[in-house]
Amino acid sequence: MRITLTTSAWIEHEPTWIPGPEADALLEALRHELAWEQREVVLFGRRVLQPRLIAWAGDLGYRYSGQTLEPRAFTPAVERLLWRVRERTGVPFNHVLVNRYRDGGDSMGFHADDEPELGEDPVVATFSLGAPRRFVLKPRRRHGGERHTLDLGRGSLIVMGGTCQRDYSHGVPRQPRLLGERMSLTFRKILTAAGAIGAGPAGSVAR
Ligand SMILES: O=C(O)CCC(=O)C(=O)O
Repeated sequence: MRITLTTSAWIEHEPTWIPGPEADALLEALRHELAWEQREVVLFGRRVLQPRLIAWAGDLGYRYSGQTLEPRAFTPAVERLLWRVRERTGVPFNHVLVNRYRDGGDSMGFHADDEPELGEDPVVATFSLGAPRRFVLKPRRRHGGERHTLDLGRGSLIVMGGTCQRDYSHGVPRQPRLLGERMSLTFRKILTAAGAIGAGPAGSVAR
């Protein structure tokens, strides 16, 4: 399903890209295969812990929210998924950030994936595992588009494209009553190593 956000921004949502049982097996494999960390980010000038765990893989470093994810090798399950997402989207992604929301108390703040090393108007794909979570897109400027909320269930794939990162921010708000764990794998194409084009703004806001 393709959702038109503005004349030049869009999002594609495929609710059951990978069937449930396979998605559950992947969740279990990633729990054990990845090196999970809770990292600090800079929020309004203060260092705070991100409200979730992360892991990642990529040949080039990725800098966001005042931190740099150094190059890290792909693990088997992540590499297999990378190839499937590349094939499905036609985009040669080379970096995967995995977010682990331990329960509904974990979240991701509104932000856009607009770091300089992603280039102009990057395409970003997100694959979800585990408990469904609300994914909210809101217009960054007054003049365009409406707010959208998608429920991202296990096995679903979304692709954000066109001017989505310029026109919209996105986030995963807290859902305090929700007990289940969710993982999302976000696929990006990094054009230049972090730091190669100056310190930059490190993205629009801390997430
Ligand atoms: O968990 C999600 O669905 C969102 C992930 C995201 O926005 C990010 O990694 O930048």
